[in-house]
Amino acid sequence: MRLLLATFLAFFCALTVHAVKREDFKECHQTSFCRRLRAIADKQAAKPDFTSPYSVSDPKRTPDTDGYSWTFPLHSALYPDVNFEMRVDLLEEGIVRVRADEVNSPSGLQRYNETAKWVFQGEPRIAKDGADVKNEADITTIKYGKDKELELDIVHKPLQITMKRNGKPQVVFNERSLFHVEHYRKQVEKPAEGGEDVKVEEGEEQVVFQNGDEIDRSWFETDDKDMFKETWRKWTDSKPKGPEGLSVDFTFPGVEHVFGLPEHASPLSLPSTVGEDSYYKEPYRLWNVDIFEYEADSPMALYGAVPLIHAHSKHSTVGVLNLVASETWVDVAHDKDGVRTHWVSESGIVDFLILPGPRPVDLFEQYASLTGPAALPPHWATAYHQCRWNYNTQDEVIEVQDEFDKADMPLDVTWLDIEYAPHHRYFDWNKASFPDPPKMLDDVASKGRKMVAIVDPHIKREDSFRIYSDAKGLDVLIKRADGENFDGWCWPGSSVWVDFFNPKSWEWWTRMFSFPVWTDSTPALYIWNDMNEPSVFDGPEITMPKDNRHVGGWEHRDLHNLNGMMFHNQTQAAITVRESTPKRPFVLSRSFFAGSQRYGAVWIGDNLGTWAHLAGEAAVFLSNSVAGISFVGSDVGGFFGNPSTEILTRWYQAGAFMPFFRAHAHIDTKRREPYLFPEPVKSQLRDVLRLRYQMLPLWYNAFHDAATKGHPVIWPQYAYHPTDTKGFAIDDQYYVGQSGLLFKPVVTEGATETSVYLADNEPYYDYFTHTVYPASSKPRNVTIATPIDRFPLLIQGGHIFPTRERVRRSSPLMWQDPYTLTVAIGRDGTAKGELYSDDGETFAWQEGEIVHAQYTYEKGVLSSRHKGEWRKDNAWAKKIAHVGVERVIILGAKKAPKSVKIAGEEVQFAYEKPQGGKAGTITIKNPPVKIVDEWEIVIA
Ligand code: NBV
Repeated sequence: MRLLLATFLAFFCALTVHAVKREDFKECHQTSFCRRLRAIADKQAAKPDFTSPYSVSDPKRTPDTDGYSWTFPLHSALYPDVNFEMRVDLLEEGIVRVRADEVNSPSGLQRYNETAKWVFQGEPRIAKDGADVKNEADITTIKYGKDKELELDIVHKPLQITMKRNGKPQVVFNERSLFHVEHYRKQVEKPAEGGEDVKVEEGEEQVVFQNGDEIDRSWFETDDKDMFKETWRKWTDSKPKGPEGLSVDFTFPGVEHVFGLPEHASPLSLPSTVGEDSYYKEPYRLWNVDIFEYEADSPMALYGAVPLIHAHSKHSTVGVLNLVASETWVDVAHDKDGVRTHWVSESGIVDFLILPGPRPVDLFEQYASLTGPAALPPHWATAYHQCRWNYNTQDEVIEVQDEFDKADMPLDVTWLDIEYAPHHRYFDWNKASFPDPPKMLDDVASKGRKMVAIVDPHIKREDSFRIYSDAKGLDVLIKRADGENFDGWCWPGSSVWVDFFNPKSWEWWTRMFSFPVWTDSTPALYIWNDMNEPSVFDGPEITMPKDNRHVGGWEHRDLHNLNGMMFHNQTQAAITVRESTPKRPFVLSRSFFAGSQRYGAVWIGDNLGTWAHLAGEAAVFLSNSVAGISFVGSDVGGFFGNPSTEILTRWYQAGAFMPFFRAHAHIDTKRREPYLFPEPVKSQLRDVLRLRYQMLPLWYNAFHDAATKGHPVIWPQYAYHPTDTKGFAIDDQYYVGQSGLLFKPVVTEGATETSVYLADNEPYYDYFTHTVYPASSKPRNVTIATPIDRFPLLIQGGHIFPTRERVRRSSPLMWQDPYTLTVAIGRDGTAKGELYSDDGETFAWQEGEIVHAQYTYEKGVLSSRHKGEWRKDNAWAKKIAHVGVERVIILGAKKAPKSVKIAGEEVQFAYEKPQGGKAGTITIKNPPVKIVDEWEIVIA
């Protein structure tokens, strides 16, 4: 019967047409602040010489700061009685921070001002020297940067801020006069408590003047009936603070491309959202939601948000981080002079940062200096993960292990979705199907493997459930507008949600994961946080009412986009301290915000197993990656639907080149573990899995760069080749770290060849065939044969990268296997690369327990040198002192060497001369060198 039902479901699922329910999510015109504030731009477009009513007067040094920080009284000609203040800080990295807020509001209300507190890793340091500051009556000018090449011009009236590099404007704030802060007000005009009148705009004179220019008040104020209370479908938002929206504009002169603003299923180079011919008709929306069956090409909101934008030209790059965690919509307009952006947000203070660049790599580092670099994941987390909703029993979990072994397929992590937990009471196990979880975990761990179980944020409202009764007792639940604990509908039925903004919840949440409390867990069990937007089935847009309350009285609207990150943060903190020697945590999160990279991996949610989704995903990974969220992947095979074996195979190939590599599938889909397929599919999938394992050393190099420098794990064309204009919009191929590997997934049905774009004057070598695509001073496309078991994987000349060719059933078992070094000789005859290694699981790497080799090939000498500061007698280096190099492959060797020597001793080698388009290759087998040592291989 069950089988019959499953077959029916699978069949039904295959027939179902998947489509997002657009009506479940708002468009801009359906949300009153967006309607009001977006309209300012329309009015400005009709009258471009419109003058901003905002101005500042002479600044003062910000009290209690001893660096470059100024506070400017800020006024709006429209509201002479309302006090605003603007603060400008010059930070040490050349980053400019601008904040603005309403001060001393007679309403006594305060706008949400804590976004930065959760986003920043530590308080940014204000620069103390190195700048020239000139304060004149109508303009404040700050020259800064290493050679004073940067300049910030703050024009006082009307307010406009321009950041210049070498005299050229990079970004202009308020260039279009769209800046507006909706001050607090009351709905009807009556004397405010405290005596002073509170202005109400209705019926007032509509026209005021600034600098002799007319300003039409109605541009900023509308008779919006929804300003103080808003109803959408069956939900009413009580809006106790009334309107408090923000509108800011940033113009990027002279650029054609802007990137960032994840998470959207849109091209990496963000297309226009306004204008007759615009690609999208709606702005990009940042409002974390659980979106069912999302579209493959859309500006609609997805699960995570990073309000960061990069504007890039071949001359320079500049970034803006707009720190607002409330609902935000961003319009992008390209014109001949550059790109204009308009951001409207529902609440919060103005708090934006200008990252100066000038190269994309500088932006990555500047952004990481604020929000922190990515966490270094446990090494095993970079290997292959097998998930499905659901593996239903303990036996099934063990069967999956055995089947992978029988099929000779490597596997590191097996996942459990929500059905392991009875009535979706996470932490509990359904003992009928999982009678002995520790035994199961030990069995899995005996093969060097791990498990991940889901712990969602909704908590079943049932007194017998400890998590519920504890949280209620501690009084750490999110509240409704009336102060009662909020309850909503989710998997367990009636549920509550912990307010992770409340520090009182932190120690308790950590304790829930400790082994004495969660007795049915072991160190082999890690965690998956899903549904943390949060997803509330009976809430507006499947999430929480905006007037819900968090600690400190903040409304949910103020901090919604931070919510998922707070949960992720607390879960990873809990996992870190379970053992006496802290281990690097692994927690996967669906929702994220700026800074989430510090807490672990994310995936891009419920994708569809279609070609369109597969094709669009590289752009999503890249967009997340340039905004710091680079431990990212998608459900391999697609969450919904039953992909053909061709799509599945192509998805595995794509997956092997996602930073996070996990197969997952909806409960209604047909089983599709890679071992289930007949030949030749099975072998094709096995080869792809093995390739990922072989390449783990070079992925780990990239993860180490992400953790230490803030670099993305995968690099889009514009960041890797910042002066190659033709490549800026390319988002369907990418580089893996600094390894030189260029990957392009095959995303069309029946593709027998695929074209790859090569930007630079280097030779590229086919990873599989060693075919060489010669260097050329012109960017070019090359066509690569891509039968089903092939895809473009090229090595850019000039690189050396490590692999491990012997694959075992899980990655920890490979810890002492020898390495292969591939040297891809560049156009100038040289190459370089590195190998980073550590214990893969603890924090000892931060104490110098590492091995880090720098490889250089020059004038026929391949040398290994220690990179950075580490000592050969550290515990890890000692542990792997015996690990050697089993093969060196040198690609691009034009002639046969006479000899290959190490420390004066000849070693064996083989030479294949260049022919049939293939590179000349020297192969040195088992050179007597260890990875911890410094050595030279001399090829004469
Ligand atoms: O927990 C069930 C699923 C999960 O498999 C998926 O990966 C998540 O994105 N979850 C969403 C909830 C239900 C989806 C229809």
